[in-house]
Amino acid sequence: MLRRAFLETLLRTGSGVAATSLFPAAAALAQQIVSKDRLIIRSPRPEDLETPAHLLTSWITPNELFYVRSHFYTPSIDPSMWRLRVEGEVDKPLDLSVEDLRSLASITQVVTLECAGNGRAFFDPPVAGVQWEKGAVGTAAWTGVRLVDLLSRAGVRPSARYVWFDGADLGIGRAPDFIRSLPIDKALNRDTLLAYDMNGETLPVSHGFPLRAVVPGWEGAYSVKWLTHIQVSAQDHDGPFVQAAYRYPRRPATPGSAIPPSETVPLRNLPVKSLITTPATNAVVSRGAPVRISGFAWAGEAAIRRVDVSTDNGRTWAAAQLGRDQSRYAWRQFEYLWRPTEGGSYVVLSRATDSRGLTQPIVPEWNPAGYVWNAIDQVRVNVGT
Ligand SMILES: Nc1nc2c(c(=O)[nH]1)N[C@H]1C(S)=C(S)[C@@H](COP(=O)(O)O)O[C@H]1N2
Ligand SMILES: [Mo]
Repeated sequence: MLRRAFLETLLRTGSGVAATSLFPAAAALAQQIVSKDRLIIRSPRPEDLETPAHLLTSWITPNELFYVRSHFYTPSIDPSMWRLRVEGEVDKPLDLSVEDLRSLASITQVVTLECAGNGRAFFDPPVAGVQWEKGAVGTAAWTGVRLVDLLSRAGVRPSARYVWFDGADLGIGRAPDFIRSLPIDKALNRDTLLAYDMNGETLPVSHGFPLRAVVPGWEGAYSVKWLTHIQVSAQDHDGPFVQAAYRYPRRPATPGSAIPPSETVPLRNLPVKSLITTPATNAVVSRGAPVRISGFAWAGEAAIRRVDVSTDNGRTWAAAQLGRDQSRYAWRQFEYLWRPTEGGSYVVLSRATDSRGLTQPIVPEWNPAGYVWNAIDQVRVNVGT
């Protein structure tokens, strides 16, 4: 009933709207709630769901398997009421509906998203926060508008230095609102987008319906979901999600010691990292047949140059083959065929190197919030005799 009324309103107000242009509007109305029943529940509400690493087998992660990280309760948004406002250091503030956005030039980009806290559970000594293991990462084809197109339309003033993103979710109790601040260069970069579709479907509710930012190559918290407000500013935002969280110590930190914010820098680009997804950890394989070792490697804005695999505890390494699927900010699949000659239990290791020559550490640097764990990955594989 509601849907019908919505379509009729569109028909009445959309003077001369072609019949086909109604389809995106109808799609925008159908909020996607995808089943996430194969994910690990780190928190049911707020929703923090991790993908078991062995389910990450395809270059594009299906929406049902894509991890979810939400600090607060998922807002339910009526798309017919929803607006995106762009204001602040601009000549002409904007106020846009879902249909307005869908009528603008669109782009689709395959981008890997990873939470800064992915791997937090592996830090020693342990740190507080969602205890993500390996699967707070995924890759999707995001469709939407370039942020720079909206900013040009609004006329960004020379005073602009940051762009603040605010979504419709609200802090729980006294917790402050989740607001993130993006430096103007990255905001004006042609690859930064505002997405309304994910893998060809309307953005699912958990992933930010009806609109989210996608900031390619940077840690996931820049990609603000349920976006309602973009404030162009001459200053950085002073809220805790900019000034306290998502920051990294300037110098290696002593576990247990407090680090003042002035001794930290904001996290931005993701570091080089790899993840073995096949075989699953503790898998039993048979001797004789080659064992396919496969996974993904990514390095934020940089490209993956190589991935090496070791099956002898890191004594020797062999180059894995890199997959054909490529996109600037997307992970790269790797594959290595291993022929174990003797039965027993092995630890298989993977180590990625990026186009800057940076490679994964054996021991990542400890930091108080447990961000950007990127140690050489390892999976135990048992070879039958
Ligand atoms: N509005 C809003 N946007 C948000 C968040 C949030 O809590 N609220 N979480 C951020 C974090 S920390 C990450 S890692 C990504 C996760 O995106 P996903 O849930 O689609 O995987 O969304 C980001 N965008
Ligand atoms: Mo995150």
